[in-house]
Amino acid sequence: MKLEDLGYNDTLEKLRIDNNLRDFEIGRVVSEHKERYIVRTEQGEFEAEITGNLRFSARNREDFPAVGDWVALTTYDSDFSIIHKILPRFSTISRQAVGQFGEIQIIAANIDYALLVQAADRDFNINRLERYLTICYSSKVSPAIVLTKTDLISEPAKVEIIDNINQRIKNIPVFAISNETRDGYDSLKKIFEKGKTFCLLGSSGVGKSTLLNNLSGRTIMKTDAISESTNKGKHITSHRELTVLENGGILVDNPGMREVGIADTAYGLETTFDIIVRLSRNCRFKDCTHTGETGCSVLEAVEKGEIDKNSYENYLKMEKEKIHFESSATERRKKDKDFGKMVKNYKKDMNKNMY
Ligand SMILES: Nc1nc2c(ncn2[C@@H]2O[C@H](COP(=O)(O)OP(=O)(O)O)[C@@H](O)[C@H]2O)c(=O)[nH]1
Ligand SMILES: [Mg+2]
Ligand SMILES: [Zn+2]
Repeated sequence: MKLEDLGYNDTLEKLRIDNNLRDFEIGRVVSEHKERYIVRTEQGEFEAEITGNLRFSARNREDFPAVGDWVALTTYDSDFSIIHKILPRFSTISRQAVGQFGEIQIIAANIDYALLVQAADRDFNINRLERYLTICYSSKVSPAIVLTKTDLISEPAKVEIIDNINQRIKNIPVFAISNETRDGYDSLKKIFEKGKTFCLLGSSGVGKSTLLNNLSGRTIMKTDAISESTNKGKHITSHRELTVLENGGILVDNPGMREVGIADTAYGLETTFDIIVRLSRNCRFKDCTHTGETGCSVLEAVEKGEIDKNSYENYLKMEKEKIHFESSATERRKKDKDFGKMVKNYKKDMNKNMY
């Protein structure tokens, strides 16, 4: 397999040269588990660890490799390798780490398109779609919506769901599919452009792995159905999350996420809720919170039915989360800085004592 098949291109090659990485091999991280990685190169797949230097200079989670990363590595005879450097990322899909306020967790790196997957039966929830959409916009990743399990609902029910989505979420393509009957596969397949990387996002159980397995024609990801029956209790050694499809697209699967905390830094909310943001320019007060102020254009539009009430409430909830995330992140950075200072002073003292 060539690096190009994994998504390598001229921009990355230039980055490699600019970063003085000619002496290393280049590979892409296809899976990650507790600081152990599987990296795919032109020579095959290698287990990998990072250099001590990389580990000790890491300030936070973003400084460690993630699925989708391009890395410079040294490979050894067997299937073992050492990662020396992560090439700069062109996009990062991240969320707030569960239970750690202010800390970011990378879901995947260097992604071109995100497929927001929801099942048409029980899982369906537009608030959650808006949440994923916000993550896409702040990650600089283009979104598309994939509605699965359409075989479990009637045709009118399907049409109704799609209408509901289109009313609240404008200008995003929606693909309704069934992994069971493969209905809708033909139009979905058309978006998998060669050399571009797609990431599946969605709760567990919605059919992400089944979709990946069907598209690749091989069983790569264990689906829930299999893990429950035959493979019970069996240890999963290496499960690959990044796969090259037959038509050349690259697809990244994810273990399901129960919570998707907003770690918004770059206009994700503003883009998802652009109508609210536009209207808020007409609010009487500049710092209007749109929750009860007189002269609030947003509330006015909600009352008139011009903005969906649920969408408005979802916006307020995520905005609150965003503010909380930002203040936690600032606190965390300050703590890290204080710690850095302490280490520096300690070193200074050590030096003083030595002379
Ligand atoms: N009826 C139906 N079942 C599906 C469909 N897609 C997936 N499933 C089933 O849903 C369960 C979870 O699928 P899986 O791919 O593991 O979900 P994941 O957690 O998102 O990767 C499995 O039992 C699948 O067989 C679908 O389109 N229709
Ligand atoms: Mg899965
Ligand atoms: Zn307002």
